[in-house]
Amino acid sequence: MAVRAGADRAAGPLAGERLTLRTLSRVPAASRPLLRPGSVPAGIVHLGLGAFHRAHQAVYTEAAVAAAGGDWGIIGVAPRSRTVVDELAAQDALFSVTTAASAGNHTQVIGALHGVRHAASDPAAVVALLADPAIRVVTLTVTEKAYQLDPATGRLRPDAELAADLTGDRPPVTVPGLLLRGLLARAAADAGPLALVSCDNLPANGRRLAGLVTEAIGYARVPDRAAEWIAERVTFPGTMVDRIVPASTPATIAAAADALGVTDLAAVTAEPYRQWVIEDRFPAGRPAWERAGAVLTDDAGPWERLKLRTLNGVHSAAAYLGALAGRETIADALALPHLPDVLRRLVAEDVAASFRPPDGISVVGYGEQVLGRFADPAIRHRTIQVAMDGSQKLPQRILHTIADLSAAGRSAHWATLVVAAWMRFARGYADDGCALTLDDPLAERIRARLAGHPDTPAGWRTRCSASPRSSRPSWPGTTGSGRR
Ligand code: CS2
Repeated sequence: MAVRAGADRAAGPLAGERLTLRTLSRVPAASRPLLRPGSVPAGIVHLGLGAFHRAHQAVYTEAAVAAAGGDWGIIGVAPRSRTVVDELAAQDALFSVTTAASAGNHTQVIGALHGVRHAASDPAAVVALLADPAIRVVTLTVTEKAYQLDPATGRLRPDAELAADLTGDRPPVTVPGLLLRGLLARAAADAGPLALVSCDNLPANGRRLAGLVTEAIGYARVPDRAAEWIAERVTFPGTMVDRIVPASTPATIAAAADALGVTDLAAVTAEPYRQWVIEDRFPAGRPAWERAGAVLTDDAGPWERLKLRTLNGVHSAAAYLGALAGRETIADALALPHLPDVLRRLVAEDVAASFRPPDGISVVGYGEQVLGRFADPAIRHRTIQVAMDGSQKLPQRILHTIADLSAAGRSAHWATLVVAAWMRFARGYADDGCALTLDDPLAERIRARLAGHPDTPAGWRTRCSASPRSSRPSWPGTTGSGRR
């Protein structure tokens, strides 16, 4: 669906006059956007309208266009969730980012979005956008599992839905299906070169996305001419993206309303720190992201390994060990006696020994900075949120560290502890006996494998009276479906 004029809609307990172009004049001047939404023609399609995109690429792109110009408005596409599309459509595509720190908060409305679309209900519109010559960059934050790649090998492992997308002629419902159909339409229209940019936490994300497209082309038996067109004109720059952006909760909306004086149901909260390292391979141009603080490079690989193994590896370690100990947030987990020491030793003894960091970077120093970011209680990032999709995350975060150390004849003591914590987490209860929800695309298989193993010591589960801890925060008036 396209953006429509902002209409205030009932939002249960969160109702109030909505953030729209009309109400923007009521927002304090220091919080108003750098760009007026819709005023910059679209040049980017972004797949995955979750909180991370809104607090990361949208913020960089708005600042880049404000500093250096260019037709780089973003059309945000939600592959599945309709909620965020409806919320943004009702707000003229405006939303706010509250930068939260113990030192104080600042809320900024972002005007980078040119429009929004919902792929699940209108895939043809998304395919048409990908074939539009005005669109020269496509970015993605769709989470690891949406790529449908085997986490170990990086090879495409299509499920029935994706297989039907690749071989049938029904409207595509999966991300690889949408991409392939869009690229074929672009080739047919000879609509000009394009950069397809993965901003997900995958190892060698640019190469993996390129491999996905090549394999999808083979699977779908695409005619040679179209395959050659794509091979010659589409690039896949690798990236490292970083900013801690927890799933939004009613507290996020309340903080934004306090700061703005109007209600923003698409608000997000993020830490002050942000980083973006991008391989500079854009055949039809790009926003001047370097003017917004991004680093353009020939090879993002060393940065991406540094971040995945150190930041994300430590994050997963704190998430599983913290959730087992009954801690709600990552900051709470870091307050557990000895956990920071365990995480420091994971970085110093295992992670740092497993790869070569970017020149001039100390892995131990980077790890220390990461622990400082995680410990900030102003960021309420739930352990159970970081713990979700472990089967898709642990290979690049922990198993690659173990494999590289093992290839060098060394053992990985602390990284192995993280795998053990994940296995223990997957059994579905914390140390206090409370249930932990296993939110993972392989949950069934994992549960089946664990079924034969000895279960909880008798009586443990009865010690807990709380309801299961779930990866999605509950919202008033909803059944607990998370908004990411
Ligand atoms: C987190 C990441 O949820 C998770 O798995 O580890 O989303 C993390 O917050 C970001 O990668 C930080 O850049």
